[in-house]
Amino acid sequence: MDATMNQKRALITGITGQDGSYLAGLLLNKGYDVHGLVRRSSSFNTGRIDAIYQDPHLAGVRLHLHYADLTDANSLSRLVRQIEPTEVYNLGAQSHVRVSFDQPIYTADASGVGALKLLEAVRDYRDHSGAPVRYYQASSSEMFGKVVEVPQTEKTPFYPRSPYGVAKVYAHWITVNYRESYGLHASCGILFNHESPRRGETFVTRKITRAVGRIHCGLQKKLYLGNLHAKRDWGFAGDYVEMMWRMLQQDQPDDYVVATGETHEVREFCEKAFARVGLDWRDFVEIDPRYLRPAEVDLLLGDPTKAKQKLGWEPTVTFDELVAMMVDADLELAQREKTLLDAGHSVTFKTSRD
Ligand code: NAP
Ligand code: G4F
Repeated sequence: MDATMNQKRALITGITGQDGSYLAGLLLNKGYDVHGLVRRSSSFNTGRIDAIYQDPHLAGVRLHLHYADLTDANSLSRLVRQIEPTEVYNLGAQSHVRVSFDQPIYTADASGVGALKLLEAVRDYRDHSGAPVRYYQASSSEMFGKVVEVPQTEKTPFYPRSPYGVAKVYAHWITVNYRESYGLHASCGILFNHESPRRGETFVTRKITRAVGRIHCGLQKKLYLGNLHAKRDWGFAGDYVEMMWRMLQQDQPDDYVVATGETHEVREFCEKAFARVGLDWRDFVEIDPRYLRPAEVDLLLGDPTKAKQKLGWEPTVTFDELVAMMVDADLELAQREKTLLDAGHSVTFKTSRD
């Protein structure tokens, strides 16, 4: 038998994003061949995976990038035929909740119907042993929206509060439907907010820690935010991608809530992040109504009991450790920016519009 036949091959959409970059690292460490879907951009969008992509033992050997787009069904089926993956992780999405109010149709297309297009591409596909491909759908706690119970479990009804949340509900149910209709090994991870130093700079945690670093180095004076009273169940992204992989290693596909079981206000994140560098957040944070949303999700708190029992879920990073990890990384980044500026180089920093 050809030695490559037993090789596990993963296709990751959203490989250039926070989770995609952690998942790619995890799967490469486990010996997988990793194929990532990249969408064409006029500027570089591979910053988070450059370190692994520039490794000569990986690039073109065990890590491969392909241009395609979740809105382009043909590109997805072509990729699946070409790569013959054993596992598909659908992490690609227009993932910003506030932006989804500005671009509801695009969000529905990429984050909702995009999942259907990918499921169609894998629906009849079987690997060399005749097994259906294993499929992971990045479902979201945003689907719980205006929560009908606290804490939220796999059985809590959805009540999405944004075009993004609605798109994710569609993607979630179409994944369940394909599992039930066609026997696909398809699982949904209902992941609560997870963060890291690789988090996009327009999400609130990273927006805060980026500002803390720059304010501490004298590169920024104020931080403008929206609703400080929203509560989120925040964990560490590195822990959460491990759960995606574990879901696909189960004999039976299923849906799981992944969360820490703790919730904290945005205000508390600010307080701890500024305190990490000896500053009082109240001296720097101001409210800008442009960051408020037409409809808000006030409280998210997940119950990860099922993931704990069936997947062995145990988060390794506490809330305080997460804040410290992100502030420390952004402090280092701001110090590098300051060194460049002091040496007369230009540094481009864009104040977050989201
Ligand atoms: P992220 O950093 O925003 O990454 C999103 C990824 O999707 C990027 O690689 C992006 O490419 C790609 N993408 C966007 N539109 C696309 C399109 N039309 N076709 C193909 N790719 C496209 O998001 P994340 O935080 O890693 O989250 C990963 C997934 O989990 C997303 O589906 C998100 O909705 C979901 N999720 C996230 C959380 C969380 O707290 N992080 C919680 C629950 C669920 P570019 O790099 O080119 O922009
Ligand atoms: O960091 P956020 O933008 O994350 P949000 O809306 O909870 O969505 C994230 O988590 C979801 C899982 O629940 C994912 F599915 C989704 O893809 C994304 O990763 O905002 C968190 C909270 C919100 O209540 C928001 O109103 O922070 C509040 N907030 C206050 N000021 C702000 C700001 N959010 C942003 N982005 N920017 C602000 O200035």
